[in-house]
Amino acid sequence: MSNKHFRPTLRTILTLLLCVAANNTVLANTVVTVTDNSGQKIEDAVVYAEPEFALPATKAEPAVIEQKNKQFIPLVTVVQTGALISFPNNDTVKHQAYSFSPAKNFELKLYSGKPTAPLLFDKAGTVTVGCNIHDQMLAYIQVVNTPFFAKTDAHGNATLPSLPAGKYALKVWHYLQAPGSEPHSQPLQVAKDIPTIAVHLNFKLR
Ligand SMILES: [Cu+2]
Repeated sequence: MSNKHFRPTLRTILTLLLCVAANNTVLANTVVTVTDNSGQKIEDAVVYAEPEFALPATKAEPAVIEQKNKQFIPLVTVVQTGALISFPNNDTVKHQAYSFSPAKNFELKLYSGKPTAPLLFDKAGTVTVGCNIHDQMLAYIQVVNTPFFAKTDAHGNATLPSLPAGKYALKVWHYLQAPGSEPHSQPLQVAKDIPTIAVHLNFKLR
């Protein structure tokens, strides 16, 4: 096991502690734990591994962001580029979901019981979704160029799908990081003799 400290990037103020535990399978789930500098577990961080090698094409899984009790559920969604996301309105009131984000600019008039066609998210980046009628409604979509992604749970843990051996950029993004700032990024090497990798990120939000 080795600990290594990384400098925060100029655009973020994240600090990072990487801890890799070695084992023996080619394909292993990778558990990434995200905490802030006070040791607090960070929920709803998006963790993803971008391979630095060619992957066979994978089909992006669709996602659903519902409107319920004048909220978007879930608050944070992560999808692979090319994913379709549907936005069902399960309230009796009307919603107008929209985004001005460069990765996806859209406006949907959502009526209860009248489903709209899913939207295609084909550009990587952060999409902030609001409602024209209810200002408090917010959702975040992180569109990523990789099938290897996960969100942290209430314990700050994200379990990535099995990672083939090779080099990756391991990225972490959180909706409370400085607006417009890049996701935290650091190299991750998955070797053939490493079955499980535990990566602990120590991460300070503004
Ligand atoms: Cu609304």
